[in-house]
Amino acid sequence: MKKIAFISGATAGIGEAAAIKFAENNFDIIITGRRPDRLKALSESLKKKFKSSVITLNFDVRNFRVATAAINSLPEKWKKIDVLVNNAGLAAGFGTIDDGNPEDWEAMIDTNIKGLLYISKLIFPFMIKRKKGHIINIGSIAGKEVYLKGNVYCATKFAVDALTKAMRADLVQHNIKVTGICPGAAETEFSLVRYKGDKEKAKSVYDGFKPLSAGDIAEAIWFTASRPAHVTINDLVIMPTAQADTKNIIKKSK
Ligand code: NDP
Ligand code: 8X3
Repeated sequence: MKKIAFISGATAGIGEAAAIKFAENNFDIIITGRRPDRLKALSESLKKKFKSSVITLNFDVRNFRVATAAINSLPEKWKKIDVLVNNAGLAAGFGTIDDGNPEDWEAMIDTNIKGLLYISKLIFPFMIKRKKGHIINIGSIAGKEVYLKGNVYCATKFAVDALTKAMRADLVQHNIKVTGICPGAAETEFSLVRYKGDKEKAKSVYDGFKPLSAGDIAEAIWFTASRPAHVTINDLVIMPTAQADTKNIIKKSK
């Protein structure tokens, strides 16, 4: 059996690109997400292009009960997960905190923090048993600095940053590596989700500069996953060249 990567949120963007990258590098893949049609299409393409074995798990990471049933349903040999990429996440809404919608706050907190914890909690025992593993948490530049109107999304990514450090401290005794990958602006479905399907608004986020692509982040994820056994990359912050930080993006007008 080949090595196994478990990638949450692989139906789009960074998760999908990471699944392709690991398959390209001879891994078998477990992919998750809420859209079954997308999972099926990606699974078929990974099998065809890379001869990978693939398992799809269709569930919402916010629900610990269904996450438990899905992950525990994996055949024993598939529980030997070498790399977990905690990627599923979202921003919902963009506005000052006083105008915030509690439903959006809950979606972000439940997905980005609690979902990441649930998946990790279910996979820790598999890695601890084997005395090895690598957990790669997708944080954000938004987890390093807050920006205007980013409030709760930033708070969830600060939490991811804290959990990455905490997992590293608690799991080092089990020989488990923990890496944080923190991208700046990457053009995926992220802004479409943040702006609730408004394509014009979503597109305008990336006007006038070259954003990162999902593939750029997948390259970085793979770099950290392919270091020798004695090397851990703790933290990577990756920005488009036009973006210095959350407040400074150089945009050229058309
Ligand atoms: P996309 O919207 O393109 O992809 C998000 C993925 O997360 C989808 O596969 C989606 O699957 C999954 N997901 C979201 N909510 C849930 C849920 N409740 N249960 C299961 N899966 C879920 O965005 P990105 O690829 O850009 O985002 C991936 C990660 O990268 C996120 O954690 C995001 O915060 C982070 N990030 C993104 C940046 C960017 O600029 N794009 C920059 C920094 C970090 P489905 O809808 O099928 O459930
Ligand atoms: C996504 C990057 O800067 O839009 O995490 O919040 S940002």
